[in-house]
Amino acid sequence: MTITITAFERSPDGGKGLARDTRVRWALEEAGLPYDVRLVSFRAMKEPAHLALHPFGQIPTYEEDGLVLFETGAIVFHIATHHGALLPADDHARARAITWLFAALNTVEPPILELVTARIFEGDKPWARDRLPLVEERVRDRMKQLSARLGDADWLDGDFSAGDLMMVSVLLRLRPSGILDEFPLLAAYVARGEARPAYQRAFAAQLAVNAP
Ligand code: GTB
Repeated sequence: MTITITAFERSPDGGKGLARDTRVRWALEEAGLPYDVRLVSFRAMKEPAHLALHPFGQIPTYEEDGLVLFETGAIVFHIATHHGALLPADDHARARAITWLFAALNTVEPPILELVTARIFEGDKPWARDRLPLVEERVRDRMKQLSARLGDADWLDGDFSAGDLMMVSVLLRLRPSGILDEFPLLAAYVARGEARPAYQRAFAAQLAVNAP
C-alpha cells in the first residue's frame, strides 16, 4: 500500500506549515503510515491531470490503492477510520471526537478564514478599516466559546483525537493575527498539539520543501 498526497510545489507561507497538506501529513504521522508527496505548481493544480483528482484544483489530495480523496476533513477521517488511529474505540467517545472534527471545519475555521481574507486579501480596500474590527470580533466570540469549553483540559474530549488534530490545525491559522495569544488556554492547547512528535515530523517534512 502506497499513500501519495499532493502539496504546494512551494507554499506561499514559506514553510510555516499553514497550508493544508500539513494536517494530512500530521494525521499520517500519528497513524505511523509512510507516504509519498507529489509537489504541484499553481498552474499544474488547474490542469486536467490534477483536476481529475481534485475538482476544485487545490491541494491536498490523497491517493491509496486506487482510492482518490480530496478535502482535508474527509482525508483525516479516512486515515482515522481505516488505519485505526486518532479515534477512540468507545462508540460515544468516537462520535464526540468526530463532532469536534466537524466543529473545527464548519464552525471554527470559517470565521478564521474570513479574518485571513480581511487582513491579507482585502487589506488595501477602502472599506477594510471598517470591516476588519467586525470580523475580528466574530473570531474573538468563537474563541471565547471554545476556550470556555476546553477549560484547563489538555484536549477537547479525553485523549488526543482527530478532532484535536483538526482544531489545532485550524487555530494555527489564527496565530499570525495575534488573536490566538489573547486566549492563553487555547494558545497552550495549540502548543501541546505542536509539541507532539508526529506534528514535529509533519512540520519538518513540509519545511524541507518550503524553507526560503
Ligand atoms: N476545503 C479544502 C480542504 O480542506 O482540503 C480547502 C483546500 C485549500 O484551500 N487548498 C489550498 C489551495 O490549494 C491550499 S491550503 N489553494 C490553491 C488554489 O485554490 O488555487 C490553503 C492555504 C494556502 C496558503 C497558506 N499560506 O500561505 O499561509 C495557508 C493555507
